[in-house]
Amino acid sequence: MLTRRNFLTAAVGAAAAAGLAACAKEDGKPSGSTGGGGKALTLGFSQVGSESGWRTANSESVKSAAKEAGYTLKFSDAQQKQENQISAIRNYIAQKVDVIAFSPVVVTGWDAVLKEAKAAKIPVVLTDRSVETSDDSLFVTLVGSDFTDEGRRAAKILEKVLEKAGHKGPVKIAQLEGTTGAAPAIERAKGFKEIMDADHKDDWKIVVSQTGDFTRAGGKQVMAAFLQSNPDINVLYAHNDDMGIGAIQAIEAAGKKPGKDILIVTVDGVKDGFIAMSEGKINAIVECNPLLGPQLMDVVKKVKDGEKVERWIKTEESDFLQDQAKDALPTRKY
Ligand code: GYE
Repeated sequence: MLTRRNFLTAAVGAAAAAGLAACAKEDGKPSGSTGGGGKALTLGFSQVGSESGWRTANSESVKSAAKEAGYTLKFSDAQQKQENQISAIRNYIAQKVDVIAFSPVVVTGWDAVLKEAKAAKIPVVLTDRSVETSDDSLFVTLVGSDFTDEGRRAAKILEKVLEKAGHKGPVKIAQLEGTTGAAPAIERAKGFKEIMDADHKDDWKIVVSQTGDFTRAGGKQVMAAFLQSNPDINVLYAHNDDMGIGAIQAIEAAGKKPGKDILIVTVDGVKDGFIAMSEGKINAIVECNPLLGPQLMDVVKKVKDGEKVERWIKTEESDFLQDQAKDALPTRKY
């Protein structure tokens, strides 16, 4: 297995955590504990949506980890709309939850609501995706992956895929981007381009690139249009498995063989991605781990207790090539 492990770097002392978190442990018991009459920690969680297999696994992980920790979880699904997330967060502020966690659909436009949370002294933990903000004290920490690195890993694994396929000649890449303005879409494109510009200026070219909004339907529709406008595409880089799976349907409908006529690299590593890879239709997958629940619950508790946490708590993940798919498939948990 090609592994790449990114651990707990960026050790920035979260002064914000100390400033924002209310240290109230009234009875000296851990705040997550329901036993002995202690008040259970209440966590308000605003999820992006249910756009992909990754998201389903992520939501389940958050719900089961909250249950395991004995927290009261208030969970809402924003259906990929920022305005829904903003009103969910406002609701959590009004309900005076102990901590707010959310996975921001896009990176910008959060300052106003985050200032409201700060004014109400409710600490905010980002999970999965990051934000751009003028004021770093508006959130305590991010629990999630390094998407730029995932983009770099996608380019690196494409080198191996091309080599294994014995590919000769120009590499004409179609890119299916995630949701426009979302951290994983911006950063997975950035990391990939970084390697391409550094090492493949002459032989690789992204000939078409458009968003498929991280969904199967989006991937299918956009890939069909790509194949019409650029029938000579020989590589697809999809920012997630679901768009890749949608694209496979479009490729087959166009009478081409996914994984052969068009080499495919995706990101995530959900079970359906592994199934497509074991069928030879996806050539490589860069893993992005959605099982963030347990780590998130730990961090939430620390934040509530006013403990220092790192500014970015990164996730551990791996990369997989086609010949590893069959062996890895039974071990996939999502
Ligand atoms: O890759 C995609 C999902 O933010 C890492 O969102 C997440 C991405 C994931 O819709 O499948």
